[in-house]
Amino acid sequence: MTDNNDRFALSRRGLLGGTAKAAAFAGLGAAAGLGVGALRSGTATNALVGEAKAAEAGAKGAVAPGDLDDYYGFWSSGQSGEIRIFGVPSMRELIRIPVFNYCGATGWGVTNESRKILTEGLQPETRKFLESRGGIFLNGDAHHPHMSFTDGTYDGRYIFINDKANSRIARIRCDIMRTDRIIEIPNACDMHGMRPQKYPRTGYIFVNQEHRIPMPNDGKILDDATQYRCVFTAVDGDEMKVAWQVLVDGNLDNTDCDYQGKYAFSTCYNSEEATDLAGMSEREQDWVVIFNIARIEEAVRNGDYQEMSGVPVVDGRNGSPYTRYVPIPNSPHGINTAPDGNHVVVNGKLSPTVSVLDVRRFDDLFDDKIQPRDVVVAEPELGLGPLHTAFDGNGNAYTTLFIDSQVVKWNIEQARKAFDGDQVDPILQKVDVAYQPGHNSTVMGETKEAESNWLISLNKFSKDRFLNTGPLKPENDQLFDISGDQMTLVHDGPTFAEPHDCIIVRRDIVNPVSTYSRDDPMWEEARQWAEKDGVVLEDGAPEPIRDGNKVRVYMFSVAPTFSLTEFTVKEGDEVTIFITNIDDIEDLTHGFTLTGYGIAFEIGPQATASVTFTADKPGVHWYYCQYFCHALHMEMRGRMLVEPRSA
Ligand code: RUQ
Ligand code: CUA
Repeated sequence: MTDNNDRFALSRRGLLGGTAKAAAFAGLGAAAGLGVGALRSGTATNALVGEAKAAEAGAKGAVAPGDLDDYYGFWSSGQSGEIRIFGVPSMRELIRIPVFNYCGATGWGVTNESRKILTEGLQPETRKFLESRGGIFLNGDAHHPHMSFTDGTYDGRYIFINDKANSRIARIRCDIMRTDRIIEIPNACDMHGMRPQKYPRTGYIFVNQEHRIPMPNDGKILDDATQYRCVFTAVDGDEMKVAWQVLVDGNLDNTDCDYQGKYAFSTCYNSEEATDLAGMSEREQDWVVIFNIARIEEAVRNGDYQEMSGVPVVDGRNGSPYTRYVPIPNSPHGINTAPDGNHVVVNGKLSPTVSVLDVRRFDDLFDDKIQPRDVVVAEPELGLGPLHTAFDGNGNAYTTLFIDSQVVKWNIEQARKAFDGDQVDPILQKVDVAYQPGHNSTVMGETKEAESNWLISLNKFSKDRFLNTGPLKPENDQLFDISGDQMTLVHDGPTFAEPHDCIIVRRDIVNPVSTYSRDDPMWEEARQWAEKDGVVLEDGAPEPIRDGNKVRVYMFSVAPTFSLTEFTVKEGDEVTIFITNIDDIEDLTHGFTLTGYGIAFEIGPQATASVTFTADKPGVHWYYCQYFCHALHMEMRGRMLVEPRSA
């Protein structure tokens, strides 16, 4: 940037800052009852200081029109099955990435390229089940988006996410922001907690089975709980293949791993191994299960496993050399490793405590020099319903309290001191959120490069915070400025069902391209078909290529035309249409909608996309481009004639 530009940017920001400040004050009026009321030092003067601070933060948080955010946010979407990209701190939703869902805007689930990704990694019985239903579609429940790591921090290669509903893991390429692999995990069900290995790199994706199922799950067992099993899975994130699994006691919930590349660990409730609610929460203590990665890899090398569905399954039940079970108060949920690389916070859920483990004691635990509970170095009581914890770069932790509807800021070192008997209160502040938070997230907070500026609380209920939208209301993601001593609310952001979790990533780490590369592997099959047919994808073919009742149509798009404005096929033909968008200008996406056939998809600049269908409706069918691409966009169309069989 030149000096001139700098000056311009500064003055522009200063100017707009004023407006934003006023807006933040206005917003704060509504929040005052919650945010300021919750400040512990409740004098009038202090409350005013709090307001002024929030306004400052609001000014900082506002991103003026045309200005770019400092951070990318990647949000999951629960039962919507996709990933959403947000700008942080503006909280503007930028775009969505289809994953475990059908997407009409991009044609995810329609194009051959996406259908291949949606089906190729499924287990044989699932494929059979889908075929019997005549489709490829399983909508997912996407919970935990996490980026790949190198040396303890995000590396911008991939985002991984789990599907709890259908036991799948997906990988998203960050260069094009598209899903490139989806696999179903065998020998397990209901994948829940998921984290990538932090060190030396990803590496493994660790993933938890939540619900116990009979193994084998062949329909012969329902009530014999002794035959129910639960496994922990390590997926090779480069190959997107299961590397190994570990059989455990109880059922697993959330997972994380260390910054040293030695251990992964999961919260584990239902140590009772019951199948009903009363039984599951009977005991006062459940566990954190610690997995010794080197020992498990060695077991796999030495053949100390049982092979199931082609996967080595190591027995890591309580008492095995591969795991340790640390007793933790009743039904822990989230588990989060602090950026200091040493502390792991286990969130109590049914217990008002969080338990802090020190990973530096894990070697001794595995060498049986200490007892499992000796790895617990603090256990502060924070409030009701602790679910997840985020961290800043200053040694502080932020824990969501679902039942109390609060976020509590506390200090890890102080909590250790209190545990050792010092008269210190580790709790620094509690702030009300609206309402009932699940996950929360700080900037780079699950990496060694945690920043101390923003905290997002993902609240399950918005109730009266927005215009009433009928019985189903949005959730509420609240943005807090945590750069000062006190957390201050700066923004309420409605979100559609149901973002469980999000990560916030520095923007210099994420560098997507604006046009596809022609040699992208995404359309490798189209390339092979074209080669067989003697066609160059970028040139298209002047007419359909017939091979029995299979017909292949090759065209290219260049604004505002398709290279074919008409083509003819016969009723009953299996038609494949390949379209290559030869425009190479940023933001010049075309679409292809075939009327009356339920076909619509996007073709990005320099991309090829294809679709296969049976031409079972005779007549003239228009196809048109549905992405606004040119002044003559409405004219970008053509006709498919389907001749009746009898003719
Ligand atoms: S879990 S609200 Cu699916 Cu992430 Cu804790
Ligand atoms: Cu091409 Cu609109």
